[in-house]
Amino acid sequence: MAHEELPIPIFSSLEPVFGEGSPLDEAQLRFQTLKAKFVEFFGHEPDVYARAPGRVNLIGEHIDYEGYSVLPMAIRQDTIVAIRKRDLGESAKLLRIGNVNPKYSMCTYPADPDQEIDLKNHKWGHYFICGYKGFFEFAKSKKADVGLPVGLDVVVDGTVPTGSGLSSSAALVCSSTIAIMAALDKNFPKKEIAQLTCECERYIGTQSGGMDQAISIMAKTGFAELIDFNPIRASDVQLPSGGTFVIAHSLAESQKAVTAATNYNNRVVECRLAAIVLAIKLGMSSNDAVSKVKTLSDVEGLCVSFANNHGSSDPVLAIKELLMEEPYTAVDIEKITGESLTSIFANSPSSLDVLRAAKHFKLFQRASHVYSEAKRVYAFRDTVLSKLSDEDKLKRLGALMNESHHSCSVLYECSCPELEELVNICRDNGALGARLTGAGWGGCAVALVKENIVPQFILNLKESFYQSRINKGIISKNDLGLYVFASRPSSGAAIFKF
Ligand code: NG1
Ligand code: MG
Repeated sequence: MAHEELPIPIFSSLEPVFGEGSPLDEAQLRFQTLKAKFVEFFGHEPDVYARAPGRVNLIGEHIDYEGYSVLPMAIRQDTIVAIRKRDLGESAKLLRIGNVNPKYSMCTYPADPDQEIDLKNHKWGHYFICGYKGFFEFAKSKKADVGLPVGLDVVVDGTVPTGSGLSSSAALVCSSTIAIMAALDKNFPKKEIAQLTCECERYIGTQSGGMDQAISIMAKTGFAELIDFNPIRASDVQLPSGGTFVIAHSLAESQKAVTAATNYNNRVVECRLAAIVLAIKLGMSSNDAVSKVKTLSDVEGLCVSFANNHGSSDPVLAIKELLMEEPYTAVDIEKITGESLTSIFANSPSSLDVLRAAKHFKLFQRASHVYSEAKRVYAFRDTVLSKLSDEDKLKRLGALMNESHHSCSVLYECSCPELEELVNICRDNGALGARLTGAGWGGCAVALVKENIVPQFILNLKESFYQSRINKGIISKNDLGLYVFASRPSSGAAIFKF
């Protein structure tokens, strides 16, 4: 059976997920601490645990929500959720969500899958509720008997740094959803859980694509994955030997749930507008364009046939001719669509927030990024599969990562000064390629580095980037290992019942 058709694996020991030697000791200690916290909070041991990893995206940034394939790998940093079902007493009606980290205080919600999430009042527990609402909705659509909603006691332990572009949010949403599913004694094929978790994280108000949840659920040890959407599919990508991915934090935290209207959701809206304008320029009626065109991938076919008439097959050529490079105002776009932007996005409150905050829309730049980045993902995969020597493959992959960063930085404008500095330092210190990873506007960079120089490379980053921040007291020297580390492809989500 295809890997994504299988249910989430259930293990009775830690070995299958947490390798040998010291990582296993660390994992054992984490599970013991988690269990002890659970007993301290709720007076009982948990029934079951679920784990889901964070990820680093190697290439394919800001294109998943446009329908294009991406190429991430899971990392060892993860979220583990301990859970116990309650069906007696007052707390039977509550979801009580605690955290091993005292920075995150206990959140309490009603045990009601139809509750609205209070987006104006952001709380970390909201991510659990995304999974909770999503799972019940999914179960209903599957006509699966999960009984009436009951109270749940929950404790979370996460090691994915937050706001870092390593997908701490998806690790929490995925581990929460799977924990809820396991507490209710159900299991479903991975691809269905991936789809459901992609959709339910949107309850938090970010119009995200599905990359993070898909890789967190479907990852395999030792492989990066090419993730396709509609339907979700994962194909293993074995990276060439001799290269290592080093992840380094810019120390600028990007709070996506809070800045969505000007950053992330703004770009989603710009891409939708670019797609609609392109469709109209390519002959579609404005009614059809507004009602049917959702993403740039929806109009790629039209762009390619336009380009073909001009002797090319590149959609980037079409947009050069059809979109203006100057930013569009709302009025410019409304002249083309014949419909007001607020009516186009009337059903999406988070898009209306974007329209209120935006002065103009850079349709040409955003579409150029998306179409060119989509091609780089396949170029990356094709390089891995090619007959080149491993050394040449690594060089080519590094070059693609550099091109991706340039596009993110200049066309998509999702970098920031700290990330620019860090990416340059990585390249100056011998990285074959380096780029921001995840949504950007802060968070981490990922660098492809020859295995034999990794320890020296990390030392150099410490010198050139982190030391001044240690001196200023921004981070403590002892925590450096949390901010810069080499990473190997880790395994996907799992359930533990001991
Ligand atoms: P981060 O911010 O790294 O979790 C976000 C989106 C992804 C993808 C990337 C950009 C969420 C949950 N994830 O990732 O779907 O669009 O940005 O490539 O919002
Ligand atoms: Mg996230």
